[in-house]
Amino acid sequence: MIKKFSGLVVSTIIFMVATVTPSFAQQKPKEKIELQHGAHRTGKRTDADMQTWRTYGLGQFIHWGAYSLLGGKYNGEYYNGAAEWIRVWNKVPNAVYDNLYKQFNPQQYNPTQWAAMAKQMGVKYLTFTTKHHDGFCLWPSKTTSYTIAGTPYKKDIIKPLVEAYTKAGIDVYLYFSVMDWSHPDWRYDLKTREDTIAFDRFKKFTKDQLTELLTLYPETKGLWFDGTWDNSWKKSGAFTDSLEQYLKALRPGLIIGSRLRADDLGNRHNDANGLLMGDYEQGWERKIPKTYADVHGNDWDCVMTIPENGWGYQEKWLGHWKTSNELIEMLAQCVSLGGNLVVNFGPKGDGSFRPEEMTAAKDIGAWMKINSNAIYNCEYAGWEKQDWGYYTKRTGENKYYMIVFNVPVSGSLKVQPPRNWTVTKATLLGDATKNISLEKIDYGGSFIHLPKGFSTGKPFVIELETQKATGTGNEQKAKT
Ligand code: FHN
Repeated sequence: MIKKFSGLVVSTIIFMVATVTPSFAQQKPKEKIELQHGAHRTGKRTDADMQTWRTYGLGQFIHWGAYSLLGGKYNGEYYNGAAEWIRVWNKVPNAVYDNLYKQFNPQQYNPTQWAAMAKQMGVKYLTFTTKHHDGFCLWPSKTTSYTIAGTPYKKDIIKPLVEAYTKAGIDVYLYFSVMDWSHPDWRYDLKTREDTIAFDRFKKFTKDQLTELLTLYPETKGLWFDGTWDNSWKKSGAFTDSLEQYLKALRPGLIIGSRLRADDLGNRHNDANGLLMGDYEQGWERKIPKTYADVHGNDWDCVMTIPENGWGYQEKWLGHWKTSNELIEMLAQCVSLGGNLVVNFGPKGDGSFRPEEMTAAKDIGAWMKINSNAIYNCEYAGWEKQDWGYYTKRTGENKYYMIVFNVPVSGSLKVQPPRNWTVTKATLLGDATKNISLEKIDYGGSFIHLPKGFSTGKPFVIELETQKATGTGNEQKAKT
């Protein structure tokens, strides 16, 4: 394996900034800038594959690799960064880390059980790490010896996983880190001719690995790129453009987010004209938009860790980890703003999950069993936000959902549809017998009165049927 690059420190700093600084500010220049390798589409992708992506609501991310064997700890000490980055910790010699894979033998790896847990949780798509920044491949790649084939486990991890999740009705997206610390031709920047020659070899290696993944696992619906923030990649805009076109020709319908491309000037996510380069905005990592305007009319999803930060298995979760109700609220927030939420799981090196993650999956699944109509096939409602929670709208129907987290002391929830629309029916999901009453108020609004002492102890959903209003909305406007 190659020695630690000084650039790795640079990349770590960039990584820290990249994950904090919004990388998706949509700045539009006054004059349109001519680009060869900018966005090739304005507006959303409209084909059937992308329309399916828009319906998911809830996804699962899984980070699994050699780092999972350490769990963020080495020689009894805990690394306080993200566990999957432990190789950069100066307390872990590269030689030790780079030979960890020779211990990878996950006897508890059961893709059918993994898929069953995800299905029970209500997940509709999976994003799975085929290769993280360390370069260790969970498939038997022919491009390197640093793969699952060189482990005691030997067998391909990806194939049975893709088959099990696809069989369970969950679409699979493969995560791929462009940055590869194990490859001698990886460069953080291209400063010399030698850098460029080496990085050209690296780009071919990358294309070969991606070709393997799409050829070996044709059920794959998309690729989730990561590790593309360094200058070497920013200076490779033409290559990123041709690579995206190559991959989409190899696998028609393939979905690729905005983390792959760079434009002619090194811009990422959005090109120099402020247009998204990718099928959806992939900058929402551990953060959720505050308003619909923040997503600039793009498709998007938010990838979220359950602990504070850290994607791979961490033996000791530092700081606060999200409760099931907090994750359900994040899910409601994302879908209410037209996106999906992708909750991350970090299995242990043996292939088992932490109890906290299994509890989260079970709780979210129990909630989805009753309330998934407010999540799947739903979109931004566009109604005036109220303090009790979030609206979603069923795509293609006049059906709206109130996902309620905060019941006012009055027990009455205000609803204010757009002018000339009115609510005709309100039903509590999961218990239509509950007597919730509907009181019309001025300007086409309503109060939903909950029964006295109503409490479910968890978020609940009220389904609203609506129709064009007749005769309302003419109330005398105040003269001030
Ligand atoms: O550096 C990676 C990190 O380890 C993790 O994989 C996340 C997941 O979105 N992506 C990068 C940080 O933005």
